[in-house]
Amino acid sequence: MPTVIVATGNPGKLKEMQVYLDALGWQLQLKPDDLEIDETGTTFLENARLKAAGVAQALGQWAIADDSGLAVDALGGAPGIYSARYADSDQGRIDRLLQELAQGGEGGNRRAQFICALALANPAGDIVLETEGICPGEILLAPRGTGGFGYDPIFYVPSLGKSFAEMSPHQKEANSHRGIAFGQLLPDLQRLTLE
Ligand code: ITT
Repeated sequence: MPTVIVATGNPGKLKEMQVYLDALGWQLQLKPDDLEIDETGTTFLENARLKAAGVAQALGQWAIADDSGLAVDALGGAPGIYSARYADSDQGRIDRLLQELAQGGEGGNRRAQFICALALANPAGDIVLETEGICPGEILLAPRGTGGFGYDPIFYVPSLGKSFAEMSPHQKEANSHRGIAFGQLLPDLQRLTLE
């Protein structure tokens, strides 16, 4: 069975990616900690491609990467591709986002999107498959819920009446940007013969 490297250093992402990938029966292996790829792209897709291709090439194995983040309308799409670099802890990132949005007042525009780009690279580092999933929502005034990771406690999905952190893992899986992206990619992944 071919080994596929999951090219992430984020444990929250890894846990979610594994759930989707387990269905494929691949042998999954985590990227080594010390193998870091610079995210120099200007879009989520470019960064997902850079991470997948960089890890695949360095290890000579198949690799799949996820680049994701939160784009907030009232902040002109920030933090966007800089979501991980917005502060140095999940709490710090949430605090900063709430602070920046507080300037718009309680009646301000809270609309946002969570975006997830996925890319799969072959052992030569060529991108074989890619896609992007988008989940629309709103930024809450204060965190709600204890599940998930990252920005989950402040990202609210109106159609479900819950923040990502208030959803069961299964419910987040079915509705999130990552769930949407994997839903698009899985049929192609299933058809692929890895060599
Ligand atoms: P890798 O690049 O190693 O995969 P990273 O955490 O640096 O890990 P990104 O550059 O893609 O990943 O940054 C994504 C940021 O958005 C990061 O702060 C995540 O915690 C956050 N994020 C992504 N998906 C999320 C989700 O489903 N729920 C909450 N936060 C999420």
